[in-house]
Amino acid sequence: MAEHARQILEGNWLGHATRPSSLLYPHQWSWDSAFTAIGYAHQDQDRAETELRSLFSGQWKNGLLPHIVFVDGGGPYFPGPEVWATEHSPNAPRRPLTSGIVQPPVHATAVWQVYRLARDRPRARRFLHDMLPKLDAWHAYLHRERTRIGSALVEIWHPWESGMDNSPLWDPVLARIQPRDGTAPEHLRTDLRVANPAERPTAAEYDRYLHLVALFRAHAYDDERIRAATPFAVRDVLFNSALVQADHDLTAIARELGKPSTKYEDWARATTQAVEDELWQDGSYADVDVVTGEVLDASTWSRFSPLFAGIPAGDRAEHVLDQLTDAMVEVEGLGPAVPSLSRKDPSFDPALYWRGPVWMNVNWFIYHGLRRYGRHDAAASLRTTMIELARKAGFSEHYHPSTGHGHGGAEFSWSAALVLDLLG
Ligand code: 9WN
Repeated sequence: MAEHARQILEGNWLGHATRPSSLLYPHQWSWDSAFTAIGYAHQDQDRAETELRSLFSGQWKNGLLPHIVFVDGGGPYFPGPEVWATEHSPNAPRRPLTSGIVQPPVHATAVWQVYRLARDRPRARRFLHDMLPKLDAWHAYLHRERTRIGSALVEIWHPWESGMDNSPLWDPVLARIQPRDGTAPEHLRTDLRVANPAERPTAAEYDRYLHLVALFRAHAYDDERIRAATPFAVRDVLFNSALVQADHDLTAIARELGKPSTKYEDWARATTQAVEDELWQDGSYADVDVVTGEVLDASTWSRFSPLFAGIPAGDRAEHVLDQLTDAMVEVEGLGPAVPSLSRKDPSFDPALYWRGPVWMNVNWFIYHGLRRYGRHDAAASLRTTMIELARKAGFSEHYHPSTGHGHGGAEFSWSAALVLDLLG
């Protein structure tokens, strides 16, 4: 199993970074690289460090860590650098070329894991030392530019920033957008040529994705202007939970290096409190649309992501753990798993990307959450299902929640890397 996973990563290795999947995603993606480094950490310190260093070579002067770092000659992907046109921003690097939006901040978590598991300790310390200012700038960007007065929660401004592109969470927000600028005609969409179109976001969704990119470009990626103008601004449970955990990990990194850590502890405390006060709605965690104040209450897996960061306590934690048990599905002959969307949700579709399939990273977050709350048996069952899914269906992008069949991109890096992490 581990050998097969290593072969997948080897096949996607570009010499300095790992692409998520050869045809569908031929460049370097932000949270994918963090997950991939978490897997490499067990086997290959050099690869793990290189993966994260190369991702951060795309970091902007204002600390923004872009969701894609384009690889010269990497292969066709839409929207490519010419659409992002990040030269409009004084903050974007001239090289490498990048996108102009972010993804969930799991990077400090990855850096801390790479450091903890490294064999060559002096080298690992140099790595930690080099990464601290980069992570500091990244988290400072989020806490500074992605918050508004009155809330410590950070905002996402695009469905791609959530990492869960076509989640039904965004349906009501996207419905308010009338795409005018920058639509996405089918012939430009490289994804439709290499993946099953029935498993990809729709034309209506892509038009709105591109409309938002055109808006960011027109505002020269100036955060203040975008904050005032964007019709898509969401306080997302997963993004904020990942940030709380990453702030805890940044605290550990700073302490390990004998550097001040109070700022990171304060960030973690303030965001935790804000998740508890503002995102707990009627007995469940839910995203909030900043523009309308509306609660986005689709029954996605991300309602459970605060467990990963140890956010809920007492009765609330018990309640979330009970909801989680209810949301699990049984993958035929393999065991329990958490689907990206509850079967009971009207938008549930077992093969449609973030609207039902089982994803490895989702189950990895939940596995760690369960362990954190002492639910070791449930965590062990989830671990077994993930390993058996990979054995049965390979390292797919996502899996059918009943049959366990693989869907989406094949030979998908984070599925391989996170199984390596589970194998230990
Ligand atoms: C847009 C690379 C990425 C993941 C995201 C996943 C998908 C991209 C796309 O692929 O998004 O960023 O083109 O569909 O939704 O989580 O990081 O694997």
